[in-house]
Amino acid sequence: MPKEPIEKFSVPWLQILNEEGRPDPALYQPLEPKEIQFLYEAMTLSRVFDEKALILQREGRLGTYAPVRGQEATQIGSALAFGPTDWIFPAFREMGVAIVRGIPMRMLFQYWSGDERGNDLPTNRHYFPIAIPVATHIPHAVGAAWAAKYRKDPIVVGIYFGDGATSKGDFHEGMNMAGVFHLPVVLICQNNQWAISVPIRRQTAAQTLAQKALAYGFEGIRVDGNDILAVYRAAKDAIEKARSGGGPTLIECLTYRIGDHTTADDASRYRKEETLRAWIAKDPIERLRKFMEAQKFWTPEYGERVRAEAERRVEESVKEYESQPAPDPSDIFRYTYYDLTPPLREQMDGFLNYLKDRGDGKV
Ligand SMILES: Cc1ncc(C[n+]2csc(CCOP(=O)(O)OP(=O)(O)O)c2C)c(N)n1
Ligand SMILES: [Mg+2]
Repeated sequence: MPKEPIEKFSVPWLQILNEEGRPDPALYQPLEPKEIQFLYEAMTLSRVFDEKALILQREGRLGTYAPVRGQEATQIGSALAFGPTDWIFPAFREMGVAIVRGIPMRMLFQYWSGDERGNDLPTNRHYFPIAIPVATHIPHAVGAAWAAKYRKDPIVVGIYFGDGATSKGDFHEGMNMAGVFHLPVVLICQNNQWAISVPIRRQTAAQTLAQKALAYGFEGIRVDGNDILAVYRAAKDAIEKARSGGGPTLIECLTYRIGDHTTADDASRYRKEETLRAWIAKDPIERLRKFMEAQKFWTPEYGERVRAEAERRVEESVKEYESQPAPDPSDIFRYTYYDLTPPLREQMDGFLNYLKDRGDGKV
């Protein structure tokens, strides 16, 4: 039976640099060489941090770690578009975002070693603690945006999450509230095509994740997540729109998780080597490098300098991390309740006495 359409929708796609690093002249709004170098340097720092974290984990010097490799453009490009007083709500894989936001790398290492002090972040960075329970930070973030709007505080709230998070009720509740109250929110979905071993085709029957915004009454856009210029542009536009009262935007960054889900996973058991290789060839840092080289502001000497400086900074933060005094063993209990219950107090006293008897006071 023929039916009349009530409304037609479309989902835009944005790519500025193609896979060879050549800009689309109709879309590229030139940035200063210094700005582009900054993007490159931040992505390199994130990559070096990631490589070092994996080495430390293998050496028994770090706990379970969730690698970022492949997602640097998505993370750095969007994070650099926010202002210093905007609030960022990360999930758990956003080391690149945290670094750009000025969270000391020492704290990130602490966090991934199981030391809660690493999640006790400086408040002046406007960066919420890492949230492991998938998507649960989204309603909190939307609530913060609602509070900001109520107080006429001109901030924007940036929310990071993965493709897997879009199957959670928390995502849909947050999206709905953001739409209904027209809140200053930018939702950044890193579609890395995997949620541990669940592929995107098992996550949704929809062609894109961006289109989910349309159902909640606001704009969704899909961006090439390995093209930092496209991610930066889309994030800048969405942030400006949100700040000037234009409401929320969902940005789906299409990318790929190059590493295992975490160091506790072995992705070779559930995905094809050839797909992985095809995505490694789309490396986001390499794409920007090619563009910069063609524009004559990347040379091998500059590349080496950037890498060496990133290594120096990461090594320094490893030293800081490893020279922290051990946490107080009673924290294991103290973080459980504000006031310990009598059975827990008894357990804590027994545990501390055991450590004292052993002589070193350490766990
Ligand atoms: C509520 C909840 N359920 C299950 C898990 C276990 N878990 C950790 S990460 C993850 C997949 C998340 O996938 P995605 O949102 O795509 O993020 P990515 O890991 O790809 O960055 C799951 C199921 C969890 N942390 N929280
Ligand atoms: Mg994912």
